[in-house]
Amino acid sequence: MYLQDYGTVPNMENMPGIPARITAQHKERYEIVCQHGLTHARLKTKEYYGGRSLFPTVGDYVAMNYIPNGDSQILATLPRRTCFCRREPGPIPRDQAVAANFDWVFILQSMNQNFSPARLERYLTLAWQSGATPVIVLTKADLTESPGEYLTRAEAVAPGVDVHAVSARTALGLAELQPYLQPGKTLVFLGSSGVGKSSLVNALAGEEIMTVSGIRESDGRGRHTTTHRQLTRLSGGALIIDTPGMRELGMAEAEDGLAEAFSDVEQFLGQCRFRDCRHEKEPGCAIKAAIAAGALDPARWERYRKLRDEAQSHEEALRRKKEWSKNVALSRKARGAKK
Ligand SMILES: Nc1nc2c(ncn2[C@@H]2O[C@H](COP(=O)(O)OP(=O)(O)OP(=O)(O)O)[C@@H](O)[C@H]2O)c(=O)[nH]1
Ligand SMILES: [Mg+2]
Repeated sequence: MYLQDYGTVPNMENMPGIPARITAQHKERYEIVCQHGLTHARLKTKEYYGGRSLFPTVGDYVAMNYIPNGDSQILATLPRRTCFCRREPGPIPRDQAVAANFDWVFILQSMNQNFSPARLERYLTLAWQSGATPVIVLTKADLTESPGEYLTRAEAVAPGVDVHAVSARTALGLAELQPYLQPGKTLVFLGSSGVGKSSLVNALAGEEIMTVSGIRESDGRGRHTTTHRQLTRLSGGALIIDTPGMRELGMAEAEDGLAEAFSDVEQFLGQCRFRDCRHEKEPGCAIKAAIAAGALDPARWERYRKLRDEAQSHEEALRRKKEWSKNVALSRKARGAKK
């Protein structure tokens, strides 16, 4: 097996060590693949805790010191081609890199009570922001008599995005996904617990690679069966990152993602009479006019606004945190200099 089988290895010129790709993370220990095969590695503390390199996530390429009879040492995270980030759940404003260096983001929702156009928009925004191309996969087609209705509702909130209806149980629609499964290309599967991400990995692989378990009958929610992100290579050469169902998908920076996911909404921005129009009661408001003319769905406009506000307040919180850390460091330095 070669590292080249796990995607395109970035340029390592002037970097120490050998290249490797992260296939899984278990707290401080990483599973990686390198020219010597699959092995384990840990971060070199000095390089990472000094803030010189971004902490690696699954899918990242890293520069590594290979140690044959123990855990290898990760020296640096190589530049990312694409990265899916969300706001880390919890009170402290932080970004969490869910996966990196993929070509397609598969957003999965099942055609039952899990289906939610508003949640699709949230995933689509961050998927476009990642730099890769989103694809919507509606799962459990065997459970519904009207997949067409779900397809139409998904397409309505996903302009320009391919939408597929599949069943891992009956293999219905799986052939439509074949064009994405190219050797060396990476797909990341995202979606709530229980939508069938791991079942789809198994169906595409033709073997039980990932553990799967039933959803709760009472409310259709999943049981958080997958507990860590895992990059798997299919025998045909495609790479899939399976992820645990996320309870929350908080907005991280999303300006470019919003522009792509809501191009139909943003086309009306900047056309109001007043440059600082708040789109409330101002005369000459292009948004209000588009809504009145039936060219813009008011509910979609409100959802867009909510996501944009959430992303902006996260960015503002990050900026304030950075400023605060800078001030603390400066005042420490000044105190040190007085001694
Ligand atoms: N009827 C039907 N059930 C499915 C299908 N795909 C998955 N399931 C069932 O849905 C349940 C959850 O599937 P998983 O694959 O574990 O879901 P997951 O998205 O990986 O969930 P987490 O790992 O918890 O994030 C299991 O009982 C599966 O058998 C399908 O196409 N049809
Ligand atoms: Mg799973």
